[in-house]
Amino acid sequence: MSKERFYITTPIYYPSDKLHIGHAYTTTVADSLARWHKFTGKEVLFLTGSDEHGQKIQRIAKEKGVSPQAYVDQIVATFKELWKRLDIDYDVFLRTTSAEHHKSVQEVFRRIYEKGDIYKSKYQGWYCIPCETYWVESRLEEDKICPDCGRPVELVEEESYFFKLSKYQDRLLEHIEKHPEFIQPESRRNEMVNFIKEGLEDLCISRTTFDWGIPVPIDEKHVIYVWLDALTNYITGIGFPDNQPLMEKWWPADVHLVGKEIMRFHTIIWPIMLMALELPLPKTVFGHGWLLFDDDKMSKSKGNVVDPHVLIDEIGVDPIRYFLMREISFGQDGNFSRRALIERTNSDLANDLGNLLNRSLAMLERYFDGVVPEPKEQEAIDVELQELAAKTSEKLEALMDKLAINESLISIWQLIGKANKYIDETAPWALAKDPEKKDRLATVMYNLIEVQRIIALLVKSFIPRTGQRIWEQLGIAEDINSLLITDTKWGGLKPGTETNKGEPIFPRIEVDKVEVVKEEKVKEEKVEKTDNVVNLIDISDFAKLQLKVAKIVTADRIKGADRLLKLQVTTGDSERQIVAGIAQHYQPEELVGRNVVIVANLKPAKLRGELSEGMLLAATSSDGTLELVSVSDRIAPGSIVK
Ligand code: ME8
Repeated sequence: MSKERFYITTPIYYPSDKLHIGHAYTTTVADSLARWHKFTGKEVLFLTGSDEHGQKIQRIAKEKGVSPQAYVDQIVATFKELWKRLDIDYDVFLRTTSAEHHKSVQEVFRRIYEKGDIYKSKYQGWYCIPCETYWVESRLEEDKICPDCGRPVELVEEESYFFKLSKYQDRLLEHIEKHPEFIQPESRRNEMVNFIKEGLEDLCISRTTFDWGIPVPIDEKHVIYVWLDALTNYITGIGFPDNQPLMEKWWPADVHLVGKEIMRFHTIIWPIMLMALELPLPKTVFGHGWLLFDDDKMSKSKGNVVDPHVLIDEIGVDPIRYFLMREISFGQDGNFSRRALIERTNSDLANDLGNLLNRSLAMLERYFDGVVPEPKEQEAIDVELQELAAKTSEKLEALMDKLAINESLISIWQLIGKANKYIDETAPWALAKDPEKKDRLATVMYNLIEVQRIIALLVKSFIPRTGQRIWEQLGIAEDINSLLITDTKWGGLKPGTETNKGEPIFPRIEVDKVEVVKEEKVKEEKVEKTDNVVNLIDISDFAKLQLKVAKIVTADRIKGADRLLKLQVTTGDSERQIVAGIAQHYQPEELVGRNVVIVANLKPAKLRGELSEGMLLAATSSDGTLELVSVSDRIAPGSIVK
């Protein structure tokens, strides 16, 4: 039986000097989807590429004093380099300046012309060069401004070929109505339907005022409109027009993933081209939102770009991939900030995922010399963990089919959260103290490593390097990339596997190095690392310390100090304010009501202008995780700790 196939594309990118993190968004999501569908056992083709023709490119090349071809060659090399750094594993990189694309576009023009859907006339109207878009006057903003990019449009007048879009208007509307999955998300479908219902005008598809493009096959004075040229890439990449078997195998595409600003081209012009070519329409065109930076679309022309190379050097590939897919609800706009990226990395990757692995392997080393033991009888709490693992795999299949990328990641992180909780609830360190609990300890440790085998398989499509690194530390011999979703079935881990505990997979990243130095000082004052104690003290020295239980009444962030929280605490008969460097580890709301231990007789100090009367006790592990020393509600605030 032949495998089910999945064909996914990104748009082909305009050569631009400055690739920014917004560009990486579409490709990262497409790459993860491609990897995911391979993981579910499908045969996958993932196409991306570069859109190299048009007046805009010709103008820029001229300004730079190079030929358009030399200009695009140099830029396309930088695209490929970035995609490689981001682990974008495409199957086809389509360049519109390639010979096969030249042939393919001319064949598209010829077929549509022969069908009678292209005619010659005179074009007089408005054109936006940066967007390579024609506009009817009624759609322009005041002062003849492009409604898409806000820049002035130019009046052009020339003899042109026209494509009869209007002829297909009703057929297109009918298709959209019958196939609700064709345009996604729904909000964009409604937008497109309204646009079409306003009436489609025939499209001018050739130009004579510049020559950087593919000539019209029947009239070499004209070059073909760059969007007609660019959209054809999706079929050139799978063998159109010569390789019929390949075309039949891969067409229609399953998903065209595009940014919302180019939906019109993909859901009006492209489907009508396909109708005229008598080819089926793609199953889904998904219009994602924009990555905003200071609430404005990140784009090179607006100068608010964030260089992905700098971010990769500083923070790493997987944190960027994870952030783009986790932080932004797919389909909506989302804000990008370096701080949010670092915070997400620290909380989800370093704390939740990294710590889980580190803690588990450290315990396995301590209790079983790092070798996975044979599990024995399973208890209810174990079955609960197994059931969630199975449910997560199932749920993910449904979510990824709906392109619900961020929900998929949330779902995996629920399993990670459950595994962390499983450690706290089963308390392996307590089992290890009781020789009669040796079997129970073996079962718990097996389950803990097994759930992480499953987690590594589930995350690998999104953050491939992390999946691989977890895998290596788990010591599993099989190639992680040879395994499929069916291998997430519980019990795949072989007892006897020798794990290799290594460095934490995600060391915590400091938001601001300068602030860190200051904060380190605060921390040094606060918590003496017990394992580094060299100076022995007398009991009378210890007696000088007044340690008390305090209940946290309120907790707030301090503006401009992202590591500090301002706490009001009560010790029963009095209240005081304490400033603590724990903002990276706790959300203010999770602290309120907690009983912590404070040094009550510390000399007051001012931190960031805020009075601090005392300090909280906390433990810090070698990878930077911090936990407050807490006591239960049975101990009243004000109680002495000694
Ligand atoms: O549109 N946030 O190319 P392109 C999210 N050549 N996505 C963004 C973004 C941001 N800030 N900035 C860019 C083109 N993108 C055409 C496509 S296809 C036949 C021709 C996305 O280089 C944008 O939405 O301007 C688009 O999906 C992709 O980057 C390429 O944009």
